[in-house]
Amino acid sequence: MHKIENKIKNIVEISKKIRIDVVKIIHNAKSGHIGGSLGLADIFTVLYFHTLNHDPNNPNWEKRDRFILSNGHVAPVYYSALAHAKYFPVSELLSLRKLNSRLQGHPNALDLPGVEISTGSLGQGLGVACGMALSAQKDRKTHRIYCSIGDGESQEGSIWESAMFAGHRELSNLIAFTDRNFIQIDGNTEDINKLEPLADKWRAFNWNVLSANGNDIQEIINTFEQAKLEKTKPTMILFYTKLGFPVSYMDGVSKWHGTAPNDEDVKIAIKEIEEYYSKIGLS
Ligand SMILES: Cc1ncc(C[n+]2csc(CCOP(=O)(O)OP(=O)(O)O)c2C)c(N)n1
Repeated sequence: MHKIENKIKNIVEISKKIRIDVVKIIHNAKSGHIGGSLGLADIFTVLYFHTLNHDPNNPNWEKRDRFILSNGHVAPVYYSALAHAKYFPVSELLSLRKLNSRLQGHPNALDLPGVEISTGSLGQGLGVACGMALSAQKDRKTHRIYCSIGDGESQEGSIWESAMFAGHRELSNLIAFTDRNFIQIDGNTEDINKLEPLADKWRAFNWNVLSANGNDIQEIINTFEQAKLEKTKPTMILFYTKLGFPVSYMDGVSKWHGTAPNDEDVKIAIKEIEEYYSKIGLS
């Protein structure tokens, strides 16, 4: 763990707010996917506050980069990033999973500005991202398509159909990333349906493959910038993250894929989040 530099301090500050919101809103809803949401908080903050070319005041701006959340169950971190980016009020986050709320357990594109497609059924988002990338490529548009997938999700056959298609079509405007936390709903991915050697598999499908620590903001920024330079292949970034990061009791424990924290769990989680940020130099 290294101390943060000044130029990324505001991004790091937002990632802390997003993490605290994720814990509070899932606790309030008494259900939701906390482990993946916390682990992905750094990546989502970088996306919405550095990498994506987007305009919250004009969510349908034609030149916007598109972001597809294929692993729709991590909606809490997505909602929190969208709210802090001003797509809708932060106060609305507490309506997560309530009746008639715009913030359902999985994202609904018909209701919520900033959401490109409704997701939650694993394996489908990458195919949609491929279609968007092909259409942009044919129309010679300059925007990019970003897509998030889970590592457990990568056991879906449709992911590899999309992988083959994007590699064949040389969709260099497609930047996908995998939340490589080694955890899925029932345990470790390598025990359930082994993914390794994962980088070699994506390479074999003609993808540009990068890897980085998905819980290090500077590394995440650099890796997305590197991905943007690719001119002939789609890019897959393997982001190594920890389930529930930085909450120690969630690390590597598949129960925290989708269990809401109780009052005591919340206290410890918030304390450990505060400690982590003060250790890396944020007050
Ligand atoms: C087609 C489909 N099958 C099953 C599910 C239920 N489900 C939601 S998340 C999940 C596990 C996904 O694992 P991973 O992608 O590694 O996510 P993480 O645990 O890291 O958040 C499952 C089986 C679903 N949403 N869609």
